[in-house]
This record gives sequence, C-alpha cells and structure tokens, in this order.
Amino acid sequence: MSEEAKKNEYSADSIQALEGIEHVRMRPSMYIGDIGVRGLHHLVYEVVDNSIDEAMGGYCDAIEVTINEDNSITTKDNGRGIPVDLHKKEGISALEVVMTKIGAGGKFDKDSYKVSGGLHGVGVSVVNALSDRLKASVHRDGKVWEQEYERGKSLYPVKSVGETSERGTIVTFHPDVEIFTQTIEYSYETLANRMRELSYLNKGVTIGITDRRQKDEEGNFVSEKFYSDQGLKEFVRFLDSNRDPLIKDVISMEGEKNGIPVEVAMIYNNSYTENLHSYVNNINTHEGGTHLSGFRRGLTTTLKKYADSSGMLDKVKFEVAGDDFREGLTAIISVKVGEPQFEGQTKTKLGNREVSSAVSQSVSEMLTNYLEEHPDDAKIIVQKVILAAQARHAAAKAREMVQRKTVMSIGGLPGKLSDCSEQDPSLCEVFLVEGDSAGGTAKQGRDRNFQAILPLRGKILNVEKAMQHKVFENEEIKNIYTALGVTIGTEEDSKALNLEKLRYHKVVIMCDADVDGSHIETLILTFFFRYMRELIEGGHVYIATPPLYLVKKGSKKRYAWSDKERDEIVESFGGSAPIQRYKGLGEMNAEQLWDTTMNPSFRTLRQITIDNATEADRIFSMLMGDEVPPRREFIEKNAVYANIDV
Ligand code: 0RA
Repeated sequence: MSEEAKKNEYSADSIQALEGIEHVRMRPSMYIGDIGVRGLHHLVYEVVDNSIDEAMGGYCDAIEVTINEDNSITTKDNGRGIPVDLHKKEGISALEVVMTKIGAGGKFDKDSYKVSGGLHGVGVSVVNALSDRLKASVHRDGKVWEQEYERGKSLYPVKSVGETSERGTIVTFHPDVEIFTQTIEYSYETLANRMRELSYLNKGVTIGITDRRQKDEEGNFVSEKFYSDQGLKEFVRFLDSNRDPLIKDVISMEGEKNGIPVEVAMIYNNSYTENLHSYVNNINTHEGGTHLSGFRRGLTTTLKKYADSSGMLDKVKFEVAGDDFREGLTAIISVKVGEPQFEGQTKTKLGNREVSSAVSQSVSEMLTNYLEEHPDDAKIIVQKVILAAQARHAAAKAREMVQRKTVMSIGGLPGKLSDCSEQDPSLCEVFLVEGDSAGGTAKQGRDRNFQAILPLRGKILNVEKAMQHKVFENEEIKNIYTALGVTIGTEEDSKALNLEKLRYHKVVIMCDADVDGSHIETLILTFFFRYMRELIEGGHVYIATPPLYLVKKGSKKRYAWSDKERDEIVESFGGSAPIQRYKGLGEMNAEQLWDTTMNPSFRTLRQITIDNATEADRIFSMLMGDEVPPRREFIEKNAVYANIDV
C-alpha cells in the first residue's frame, strides 16, 4: 500500500475519545448550537455531513433522508460503510467507537481529507448521545452489521444480521425529548431546503427526502429528489429564477489554487440588490470572511481594469467604487478548506488568510477570460456598474439625511411615535402598526411603561423594486430608522447596521389578520431583510398575532386564533354560540387588543429568524411579485411560533 493510501486508510488508532456522553447531554448547546428547532435539525445535518464526506471522497453518490411517523429520522447512503473491525485500543468494534466515543470518528483526524467543519463535524456520536434511541446498520464486505443504542450507550455488541450485496450506512435516530424539551417536530421544508442546497454544492450526488408523516393527493408520501449536474451554475439560476438576467448565461468556474478547491458562479440581473452567498465545506458562511473578500477583490480589480481599458469610463465624472460592481449581482462562492478557522458572532466567518488570494486569483482568471470572450456581455455589465455608481452618489446624500436625523436625541424622534417611559432598551418594545386608527387603539391599549407605538401609513415602500436613494428618502422608512435609533455604517463596514443605540430590543410588527395585513407585514419584513438584517439576526424582530374570532356566550368569552380553535370553543360552550370575526385590528377595542395581542402574559409573538439566507433571499425576490398565496405561505413558514414571554 502506498504512503498516501495508508494515510487515508481508516486507522482505528487515530480515534480518540475526548469527552463523554454525559458532557454532551449536560451541555448539548456546546455541541449543536442550541436545543431548539435549530439544534434539532442539526442532528440530521450531522449525520448527512458524514455521508457527504463519503461523496466528496468519491465513495458515495446517493443519500436518502426519511422523516418517519414518530419524528425519528433515517439516513441511508451508499458510501463505504462505517468500519466494523476491532478497535485495538478500545477493544470494541470501530462502529461502536464511532457511535459512542465523543470526539472520535476515525477519519476525523487531520491527515485524512475531511472538510466538514464549523457547526457540524462534531461527530455522529453527539447525535447518538442526544437520541433516546438509535440504530446503526452497516453494509460492508458482504455482511450487514447492526448495533442499537439508548442515549448514546450501546445495548449489545455489534452483530452480523445477514448478508448483502450493497454497501453503505443506515442510521435511524429518535431525538430525546429530555433534551429537546421544546419540540421534536421536524420541518420537512427546512430539511428539504438543506438537501437541495447540498445537492447544488455537491453535484452528481442524488439526495432524496421523504416525509412519512404526510401524503400528497395521490396518496404517496411527500417526497423530493435533488440532483444537480452543473452544481453552482444551476444554484445561481435557481436563486435568480424570479429576477431578469442581464446576460445570457451564468458565468462559472471551478478550479484549485494553492491546494484550495474554489468554485464560483455568478450572474447579473436588473435588480439593485447584491446577493452573495458563500460556503466553506458546504456550510453557509453568513458572516463572510476571507473567501468572500477574495471574491470581491478579484471581481473589482478585474472589472475595473476592463472598464478602464475599454474607454467606457472616460466620460464618467464620478468615482466608481467597490459596491458599484456588485449591484444586481447574484453569486455563490464555495471553497473547501482542510482546517477552517471560523470566527465571528455565529462562528460563520472564515478566518484563514491564505484563502483570500486563492479565491481572488481564481476569480480574476475566470472573469478576464469571460470578458474577453463575451464583449457584448462585458459592455452590459460595465454600463450597469456606471449606473450603479451614479445612483450611489444620489443615495449617499439621502442616507446622510437619515443619519443626521438619527443622531439627534429625543428631540429628533418622529412625531407619530408614542414612546414608552422605560429607558432600558432591553425592556422596551415598539409596535409597528398598520394605519393611524389601529395605531390609536394600540396607543390606548398598551402598557406605556415599556411599550411604544409607531403607526405606519398605508403600504410601505417595496424596497425590492426601489433604488437605494428612494429607500432612504421614504418618510415611513426614515421614521423607522429614527424611532429605532439605529444608524448605518460602522467603522469596519460603511453599509453595516449599527445597533449600539437600538432603543427597543423587541420590534413587533402588528398588522391585520387579512390579505392586506399580510402584504404590509411582508413589505416591512422585506425592508428589514434587505436593510436591517442584523436586527433580524439579533432576534429582535417579531410578528404579533391578533385573534381571528371572539366566541361569546353569556358572560363567557374566548378568543380563537384558528378555525379549529373556534370550533373547539363553540363545542365547549355547548355546541352553539355567537361568533365575532375580527377582520382588522380596528375592530377590537383597546382592552381587547391588550388582552389578546399585546399583554406579554397572554400573547403569542412569532420571532422571525433567518435559518437559510439563501432561501430567504429567493423567497423575498418572489414575494414581491403579484401573487398573494406564496407570500402568505412564506410568512407562515418563516415565523417560528415562540411563546417567548411565558
Ligand atoms: C469512519 C471511518 C470511515 C467512514 C465513516 C466513519 C462513515 C461514517 C458515516 C456516517 C454516515 N455515513 C457514513 N459513512 C462512513 C472510513 C471508512 C473506510 O476507510 O473504509
């Protein structure tokens, strides 16, 4: 066997247990981030990551994920199968070591080419420790091997249960309700989105997902199969399917620089938003990092050079800068790094210095070639850049105005804002309310100690379709900036949002529970997503949920938030009772609004989270079209029910 082969050969000795199952169960968040919805889904990603590693090594091309009736998960792959031979040091099967020794994993040593990292990559043993039961089946060398576990401990030694002509690993686990006390209900959408993303990031691998809890019209389990032949190129097309391209095809490249595999795909569209997504070892690096800055640098220098030499900038009087090259750009950058260093608040910022130049060089080469070969596209891109620069100069002026207004203290607060008396922002809430009349009710109904009201007039600007300076010139939007006390620009990033002076830690959108209300809700959310994403990421944005019905019988009265609930209440009132349907907030009096929607002891606020920025971006670009149903669907899907106050 060659040195290289030996290196890659699974060596039982390299497995080292670092910490115990007890520690994982005591401090689950240290391993999977949190024990809420996110952590629950991480369990699946963790196992699938191992299958993806097999695929990246060239050993696997099919992965299947099944959500079973009881919310247990089965993953199946056709990789090499977890080794089952005796682990010399531990004196047990390697499978048992991989499944029960925290920090083990066998191929997780630095020598072998294992690139999963970041939040994932903690090992399947962590999934095992956090499951009340798990079963592993390995098809390897003609035999089927099995072992089962409870809360990370094996129930019997690995045994052979039959013969097989297949190869691969099947894992079924059921999340432990002692750990995941909030919920163990898996979201098909969330898992399907991740599987789709993984299939674009790993072309040639078929990834299927089936939900055995739901059937479609034909009586089959809800199921999808993802497969991408062209990888990132198709991913970009998918992301931009709701936008109009400026150039004919997606520009893409794939290569390796200084031992770092780099893949890039990009296109220009006629929108005004920059839409960059970066990945390291299949993990979305929300906070960017060296690979992203490398991309930006490569893009800017190459386009600048081309524009200069083409003479197109000769008559341009204003300066053309970095941002201008990225307006209307949708791009994905994916790199694989052996030992990634993750930094930043959410540990999703790549720190490795060497990656920057690798990406920048790759991008320069790719783009230089492309521009030379496609002079028509090159011209279109440069023209777009010049327009962007022009608009930016207009926007800078408008932004300055917002800025100036914001830095002024109390005196500068918008006249429509009814502020609260509490000074500590962590205790304060502001309700953004649709319309002046509902605003009036909310003002009467609120607890003025800690609740502020900002009424917004009618439909707020659709920022998806507006140029930046229009956004900063909009009255309602200026009011939101001023009321919240946030400013634009930090020392590090001129566009970043500065939350230091945020005046309310809860920003609650309160709209009618009808089609119009949901549209306004979406417009506000779109604004937050595009211009105040940090506010959402900080967990500050919520949606209020006013009731749909009031059921009254004699002195008894109860509110209902769904048709089902309404029927149950009527039933409990003896089968018949008068029902009042609330079409808007305006139909409730101040006391009712407080009781049902604003009082922290009774209300349900839905916290807005961005689980998947890539998907969120695509959906926002779609939502701002003309159809209402997908919009509603989006809101339902992306708002996590959270009784955060009780
Ligand atoms: C340890 C070593 C090897 C593979 C795996 C673990 C492995 C784990 C999982 C989890 C799900 N599917 C998986 N597939 C493989 C290397 C195997 C070898 O060298 O033969």
